[in-house]
Amino acid sequence: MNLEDYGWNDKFAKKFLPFAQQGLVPARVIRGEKNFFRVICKEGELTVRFAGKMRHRAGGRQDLPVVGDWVAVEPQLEQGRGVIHAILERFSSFARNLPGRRKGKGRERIEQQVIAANVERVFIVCGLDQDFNLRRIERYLTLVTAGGAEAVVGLNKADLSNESELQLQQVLDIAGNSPVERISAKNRDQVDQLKVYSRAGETLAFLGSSGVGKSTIINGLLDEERQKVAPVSTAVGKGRHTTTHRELFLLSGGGVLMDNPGMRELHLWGDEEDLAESFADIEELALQCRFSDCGHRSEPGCAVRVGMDSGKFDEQRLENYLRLKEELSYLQRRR
Ligand SMILES: Nc1nc2c(ncn2[C@@H]2O[C@H](COP(=O)(O)OP(=O)(O)O)[C@@H](O)[C@H]2O)c(=O)[nH]1
Ligand SMILES: [Mg+2]
Ligand SMILES: [Zn+2]
Repeated sequence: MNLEDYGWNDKFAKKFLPFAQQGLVPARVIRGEKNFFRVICKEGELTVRFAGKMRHRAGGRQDLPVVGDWVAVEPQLEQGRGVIHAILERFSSFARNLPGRRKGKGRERIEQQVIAANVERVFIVCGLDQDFNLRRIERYLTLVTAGGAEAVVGLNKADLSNESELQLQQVLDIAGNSPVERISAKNRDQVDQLKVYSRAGETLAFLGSSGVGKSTIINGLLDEERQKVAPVSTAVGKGRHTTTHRELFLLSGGGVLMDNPGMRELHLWGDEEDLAESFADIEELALQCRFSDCGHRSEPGCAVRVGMDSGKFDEQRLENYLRLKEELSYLQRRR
């Protein structure tokens, strides 16, 4: 197995030196289960545990490995097993606030969940059918740009919409510098053109609600390749057998693809600065408001309102910006 194909590079190698001296080997997490992980290392795939003392030391979920992580593994090659001793520092990661958890009658519990790590680019997939939601796209754009990756918006199921031209324009208006692609995953040629976003040694992740077509697009990109890869069969729970699939796939033309289970809710994790890129248009204007703590609602001298009235963005975008800002500032206060 050539680890460079999976995104291994000199920077990671340098960070790995102290672990290599301990006889550990580098591996990338391709799937996470509750109590074990599947990783790929030079010798192939291993099923690994997380060292008990590390689990103990972990301050929270963010300290546990996620798909995409590079980890230091003590291999037990004969058994196809191993133990994770450390996680290498991530160059990008996406975290959300785990939804809907309450501890007793108290306040809503906040907990960070890292979704994926070490991704250069994210394809934010949304359907042009009933799934279409500009405000959700803004949320995803915030998640991705704040996490340190490039975003590409993929508008899928163009074949199911009569107004895809208008929808495309609406998304271009809110996407800033991020490219926007309108496709139908059922159209091979259109899917093929997405290969420009997958570069050798880099990882392209797919995010979006369940059912928007992420797996269909990935299957299309992988073409027949994936059929050759037998699904990994794992025993889960009380002897029940479930077929699971890997979440990282190698594209023969170069590049790693990362599938993700759909998220029903996406609550942001981070702070107000995370809006700097996804709402750059509004934030730039906000610098010119008369009051530095302007709420952009009815204050005199509000440059954001003036920008909105002149058609730079619409009221729903501003409302969503204020909602996300409030959500993030609440998190900041709670942490
Ligand atoms: N008509 C149409 N159906 C699509 C398209 N892309 C995906 N689908 C269908 O939508 C359903 C969900 O697709 P899937 O790839 O499993 O979505 P995921 O949950 O995001 O991985 C499947 O029945 C697909 O065949 C598309 O572009 N057009
Ligand atoms: Mg899927
Ligand atoms: Zn203002």
